[in-house]
Amino acid sequence: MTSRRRLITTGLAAAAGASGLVIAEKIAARYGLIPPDSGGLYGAGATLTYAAQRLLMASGRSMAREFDRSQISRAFPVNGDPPQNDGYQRLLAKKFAAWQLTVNGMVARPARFSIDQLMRMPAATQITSQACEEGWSAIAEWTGVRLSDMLNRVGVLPGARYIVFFPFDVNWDSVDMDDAWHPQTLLAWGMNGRELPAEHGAPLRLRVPRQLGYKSVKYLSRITVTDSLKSIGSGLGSISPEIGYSWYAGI
Ligand SMILES: Nc1nc2c(c(=O)[nH]1)N[C@H]1C(S)=C(S)[C@@H](COP(=O)(O)O)O[C@H]1N2
Ligand SMILES: [Mo]
Repeated sequence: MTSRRRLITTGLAAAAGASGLVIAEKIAARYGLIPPDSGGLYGAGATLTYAAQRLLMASGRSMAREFDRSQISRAFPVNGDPPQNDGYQRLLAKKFAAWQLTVNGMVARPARFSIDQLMRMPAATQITSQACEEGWSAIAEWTGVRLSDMLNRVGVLPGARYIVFFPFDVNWDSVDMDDAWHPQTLLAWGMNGRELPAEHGAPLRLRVPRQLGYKSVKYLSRITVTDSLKSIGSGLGSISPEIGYSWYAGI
């Protein structure tokens, strides 16, 4: 295991140094380390970043930094206002009493969860920073259900490779299984000790603190487990590559 991993890592580094990114991409492809948007604007560079991060993680999970309560930001910017569509606005007006999270796709037990049911599941809390591609970062305390707990509950089928998150607006996204099972990947219903404010993603948002803010999908409606992203949207894994951002946004 270790020697093979070292071999791949060395190979990638050497290829990047000696012969350029294209060869690195070829090696990455051989080991299944190509992100779903590899043909896009970022091309080989993004592939190398993703492959390097995933190989590093194979030798021990990397954790996003956690902070003290005293470091929580007084003001936390908003990026992406609550969806204006009727569906969302009606649910918001009734405090999400009728909202349900759908979890389906490659799972043994497809299910729907009300916000009360989610709040009764074992809760995890983290004080982490969210960095936005637009140049700000802010620290908050987030409370919710670990995505891994949710996945264990519905039972992920063999062969599943991605978890896809559909919100009430257009900003859908997905993560691979490394991020899906990571202990800091959270389905958050609380922020700074209160219920999640509408503008920060009520009633439920994703938190992926090891990636840029845009991966942390707000206003969740449905989660789907899949082995391929090809038939979703433009097939690039999220809305981001369609608008010039990388699918993988590790920091
Ligand atoms: N559904 C949805 N999720 C979203 C967005 C959005 O517009 N819609 N904006 C993203 C971006 S770019 C960032 S930086 C964070 C912002 O989260 P905040 O508004 O709670 O600070 O949410 C991300 N998740
Ligand atoms: Mo962002």
